[in-house]
Amino acid sequence: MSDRIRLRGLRVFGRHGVLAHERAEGQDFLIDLDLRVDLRAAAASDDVSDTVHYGELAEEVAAVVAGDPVDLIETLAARIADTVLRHERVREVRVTVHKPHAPITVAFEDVSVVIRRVRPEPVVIALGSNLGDRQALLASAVERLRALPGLTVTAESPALETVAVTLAGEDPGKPGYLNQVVVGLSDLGPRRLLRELLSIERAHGRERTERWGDRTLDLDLIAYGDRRTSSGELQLPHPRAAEREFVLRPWLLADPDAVLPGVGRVDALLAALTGADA
Ligand code: PH2
Ligand code: MG
Ligand code: MG
Repeated sequence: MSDRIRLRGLRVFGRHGVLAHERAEGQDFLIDLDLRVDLRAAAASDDVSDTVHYGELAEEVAAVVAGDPVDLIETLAARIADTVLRHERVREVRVTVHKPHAPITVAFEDVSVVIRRVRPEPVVIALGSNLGDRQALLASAVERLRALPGLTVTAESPALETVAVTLAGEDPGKPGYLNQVVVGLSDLGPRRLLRELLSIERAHGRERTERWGDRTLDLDLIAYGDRRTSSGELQLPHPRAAEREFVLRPWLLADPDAVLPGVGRVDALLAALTGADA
């Protein structure tokens, strides 16, 4: 989803700067905004309440620039980004603050700062292990997840004992699994998060030989916000999550209100999978 709303050259008088005369006399600041917003709903309804109203947004941003003076345009840019992200529909914002009359003693055209801020999105990670010291492997993986910058773990399920599922169905002859689910908030984006998961797998002795083979540690990205992708190695939400009791049951323990995006509530999916006894 790469829909955007862009606003260029918003001109607002303000008193930001390190020097006393900047505070006393003030000057014009120019603001560019790039908002990543899903515009499909508004395009379908033709209703301004289904998007971000750029006129209202411009006034909110202008009030920040005209408001409390700060020393740095970096600080001003961050305040503007906070204001823009208060609109729930904005998933990401890029703010450029230009200061064309900055006190620079050399002839220049423009000086600006650019910052990018991303709204963290809910993420769901499923862990599994059926080789080695399974309990210790899961505990160590959760510790790594909790330490990962850009991911805030908000809940984890207990580790549940499950029967190995293979392409042919449940196979009690294979070593049993411990399965666990961790939920959190992330601003890494799904691809970076997936890369981190693969690196944690490798650090715990994961070897990829056969598909659905035994493994020391498997970390699967089940959902990233309500994003839907189906590109090669990243499919979101996880295409087989709804059929896997070993994902749904721990997920529900981590989050009783869990929803598999685009599919349905996890309690209902689990009940459908296991009969009424869920
Ligand atoms: N993971 C698989 C295949 N089979 N079975 C159980 N019980 N738990 C798993 O995590 C699991 C599985 C592929 O990732
Ligand atoms: Mg898996
Ligand atoms: Mg996997």
